[in-house]
Amino acid sequence: MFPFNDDTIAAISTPPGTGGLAVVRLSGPEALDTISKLFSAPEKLTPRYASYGKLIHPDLGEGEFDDCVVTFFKGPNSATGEDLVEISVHGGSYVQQKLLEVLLLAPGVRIASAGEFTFRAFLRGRIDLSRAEAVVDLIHARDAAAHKNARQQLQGGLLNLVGLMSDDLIKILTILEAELDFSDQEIAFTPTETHLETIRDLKTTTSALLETYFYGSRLEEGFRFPLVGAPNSGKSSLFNMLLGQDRAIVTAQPGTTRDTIEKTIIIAGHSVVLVDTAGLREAQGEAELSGIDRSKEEIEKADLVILVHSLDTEDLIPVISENTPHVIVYNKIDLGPRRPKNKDIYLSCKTGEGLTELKELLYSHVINSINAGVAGVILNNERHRNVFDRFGVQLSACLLAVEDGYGPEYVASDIRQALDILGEITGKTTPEDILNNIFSGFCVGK
Ligand SMILES: Nc1nc2c(ncn2[C@@H]2O[C@H](COP(=O)(O)OP(=O)(O)OP(=O)(O)O)[C@@H](O)[C@H]2O)c(=O)[nH]1
Ligand SMILES: [Mg+2]
Repeated sequence: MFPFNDDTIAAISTPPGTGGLAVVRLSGPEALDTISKLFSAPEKLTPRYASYGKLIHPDLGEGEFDDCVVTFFKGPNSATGEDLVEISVHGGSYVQQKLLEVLLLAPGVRIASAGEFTFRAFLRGRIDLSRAEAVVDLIHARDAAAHKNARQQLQGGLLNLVGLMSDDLIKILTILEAELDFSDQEIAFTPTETHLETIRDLKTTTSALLETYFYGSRLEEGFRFPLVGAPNSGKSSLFNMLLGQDRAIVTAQPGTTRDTIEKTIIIAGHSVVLVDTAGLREAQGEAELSGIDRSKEEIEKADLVILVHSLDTEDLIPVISENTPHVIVYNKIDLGPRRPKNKDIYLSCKTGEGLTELKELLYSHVINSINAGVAGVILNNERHRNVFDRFGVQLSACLLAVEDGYGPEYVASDIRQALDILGEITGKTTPEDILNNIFSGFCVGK
């Protein structure tokens, strides 16, 4: 875990040397004291007011280091929940590094570990774990759909849903425990079966949430559409056309593409990884054989295979099973009138005919894969999926305990365990090593 004590931590929260403005942040009990000794401005620092002034330090030549704007946030009303100072200076890497060096000379100040600002916010209850994870998702979002989902989670979508689910369990637990407290008195117990409906509803919600994970994982990684087919059928030509740039080598020689090449395009606001592959035939050498093996691996991983046939090539190897989602493209129709049946798209990479239809098909495949989520919540994180998996199993145990007529103390214990599992989403009950893992995945300054 972080070397957390009452240190004041410092870090640059913008990438060094990117120009414009850079923000250096200080968080902890010494934050205000530290900056006050280095900052000269006409007025005193007031919480939540930005003050313009100069950075000063005796070690720094003439003493004047840079103009800057300092904003002070008094804890607990700050992003970390502690006293926090944000220093905006010019964005040159020298200025930022020098400022950091000077700050680190001050007593009690040390450099922040990766994710430590967010970790402190978490420890002080400013942010729960699901929202901290959403910060990472937001930073990494590459497309509109991933961004929308990260925003939803950052605004507390998952946190609220988990809150409602926990409330339901707490209500049951309260009734069961009140009854257990009075068990030595002559009062009638509420039959445990009264709780069955709530537990079943929770199980239905959990199953629906787990179903969103397929789409959620695509938000993380993008959809994968490999172009597969016989050598020379025009896979690389089509790959380049869909990308809108000449990325893959195209030649009249069969077996040109040896290794897979991938590039991401955006379709309907979603990242789609297009993969150009080696043509499938009886390999004529070791390099080609491994290329072909990779093509087969791509078919396994595919969300949609774009199977390319063409008028002047023959498909030697039957490549995909009926169950693999695919679209069959028949290329080079400019070469002649032959148009065999059962192809989805008739295309010419030379004239561009059929390209719009193919794009429409790819678009509808993406659109049809969208999952609206449970109350807007889509699980996109393996950790969350794992927690809800275990939560679902525990709910089944609760149901079984009730159905088999176990006493309220047993049911209460099962429900308490379910609550503990659910608490891992927000960080209430998350084991320390997992917390450490999550926060150390952040970058320094976050
Ligand atoms: N006339 C015509 N030629 C095409 C068309 N599409 C591709 N070609 C030509 O077909 C040849 C093979 O194209 P590629 O895109 O390299 O084919 P490939 O499927 O990637 O081939 P490999 O990488 O060897 O498996 C090249 O000479 C292309 O110019 C088309 O629609 N019409
Ligand atoms: Mg090729």
